[in-house]
Amino acid sequence: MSSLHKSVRKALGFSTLLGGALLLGGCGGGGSGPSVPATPVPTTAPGTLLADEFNSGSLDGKRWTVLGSTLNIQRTQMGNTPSFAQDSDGTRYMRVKLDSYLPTPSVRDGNSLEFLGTEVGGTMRFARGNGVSFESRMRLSAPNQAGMVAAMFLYSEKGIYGGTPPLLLDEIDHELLTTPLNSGSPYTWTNIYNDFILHQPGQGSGDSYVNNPTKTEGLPEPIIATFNPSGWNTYRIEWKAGSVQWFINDTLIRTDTSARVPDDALGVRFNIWAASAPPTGWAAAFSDTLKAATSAADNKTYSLDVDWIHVKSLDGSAATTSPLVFSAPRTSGAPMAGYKGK
Ligand SMILES: [Ca+2]
Repeated sequence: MSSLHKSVRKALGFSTLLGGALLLGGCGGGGSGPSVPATPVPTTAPGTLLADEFNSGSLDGKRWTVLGSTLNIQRTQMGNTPSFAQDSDGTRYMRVKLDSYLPTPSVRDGNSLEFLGTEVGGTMRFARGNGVSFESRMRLSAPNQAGMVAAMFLYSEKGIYGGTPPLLLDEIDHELLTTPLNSGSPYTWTNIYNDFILHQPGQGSGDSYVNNPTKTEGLPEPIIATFNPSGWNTYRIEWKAGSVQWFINDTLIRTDTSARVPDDALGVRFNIWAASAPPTGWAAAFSDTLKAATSAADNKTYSLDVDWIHVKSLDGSAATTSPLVFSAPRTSGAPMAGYKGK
């Protein structure tokens, strides 16, 4: 699933870890990829709802927030903060980081957490209206290292954790799984969810990731000719009434026209994390070659680099936005047992 939630996602909580020492300069570390325009964000395009090139060296706290240490996903404690960097060609971008050294493993899940990941979320949600496009230019710093999941995804939740109505989520994901990217038949991953019930008190085990085809479907997407994960690629989700389409470098890779199409206002997020092994983890994404560091000196940092994000109304009409709302903190998440993907 997703980014969030095929997972032991603990409490949701927001920190305000923005700002701080954000350094520009340094080297990007990406490889040469397809030639995707570096600065095509048409901020004045009709219908633009959100445009950010991440060029300023810090995160705009009015538009973004960083999720804190009350959130974890599989092997990964969240709460890391993004940094900012610049390539020799002048491209400036946000680095959404996964550190292999977790300074405080003993405080979480009986030491099952080993990595320090990052999740950055937009502060506003966008109503679907006549359709909304979410597009971002991204790359992986180390796609040759298996075991990681990195994503741009759209997310919203409603209801009450353990209450009535229960907590439900809507979500659409463009995900990069470095394990299958290094396989003989490489693929990226897409997910869709509508009114999916997370595991919570009063809901048994919640909705299943494998047995609720009316609510969710995750699919591998064989990589397209122009895709090179170490170079820049554009990822787009077009969300309309009755359909969701996923694109990479303007090539359509999936269309879903089912009842799974979300209908709640969605916000955009970026994250990177390390997957756990089955049975509670995600077999397709896990790799035991991704090693946690046992000292700060041995830390390795991997990143999802984000050059820009552009969200726009597809028909140019005004769209409704609303603040992102988070439920009360949760203390248990969705079990992954049985999750096999497709
Ligand atoms: Ca940029």
